[in-house]
Amino acid sequence: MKMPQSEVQGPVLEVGGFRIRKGWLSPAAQAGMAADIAAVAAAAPFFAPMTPWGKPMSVRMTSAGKYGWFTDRRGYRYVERHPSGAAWPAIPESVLGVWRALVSEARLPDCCLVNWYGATARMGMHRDADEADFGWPVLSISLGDPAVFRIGGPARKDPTQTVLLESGDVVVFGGAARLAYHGIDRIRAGGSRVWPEGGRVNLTLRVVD
Ligand code: MD3
Ligand code: FE
Repeated sequence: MKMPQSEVQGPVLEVGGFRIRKGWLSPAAQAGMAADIAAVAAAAPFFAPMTPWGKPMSVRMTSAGKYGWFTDRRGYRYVERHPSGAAWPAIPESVLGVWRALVSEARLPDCCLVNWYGATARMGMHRDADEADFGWPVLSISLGDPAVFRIGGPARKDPTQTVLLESGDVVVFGGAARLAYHGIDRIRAGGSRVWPEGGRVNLTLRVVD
């Protein structure tokens, strides 16, 4: 998908060093991307990740790209294969178009992590620190039910604030925000019709190597 340039997108919110682009994706673009992600999940099915502490995460996960993010008893890491043993599918062009428009045409992401949140899923406060180079921002795309997103600072004790992430919103986390603590407090189930079965998908694009 060719991304539209500046004129059609919604407002840019700057909160604590990260840029939220509300409604960057039109409803048609969201529907097209959802179909592309459904194809990724057909090739690389969602699985229930296990934390290093033996507690299953409430989100379901899969990935596209050179690497997928993975966790089990051995810890957090990037791996070149789905648990089935197959290579991860390619990152869809519709998704790469957002990265090209907002981050870089020269360097594309190595990983598109696909997180699926049902009505009761959440994600505890954490930092994304498994990558080699924090100079590249992380880009997040929300598709489906709205989520209450919480972000703090570089230390766990730093004050936090919440922002509602809705379907079609795109966030770029660079600079100081790249290593900020963040998490998902809760989902507002039934708040979107992007997925026939409901829920929220978040795509997280990262440079890994
Ligand atoms: C801020 N995912 O997969 S996306 C994750 O909605 C993750 O699934 C959440 O946190 C989700 O690691 C939040 C927003 C996000 C993603 C990456 C970040 C915020 C970030 C990296 C650095 C700082
Ligand atoms: Fe994260």
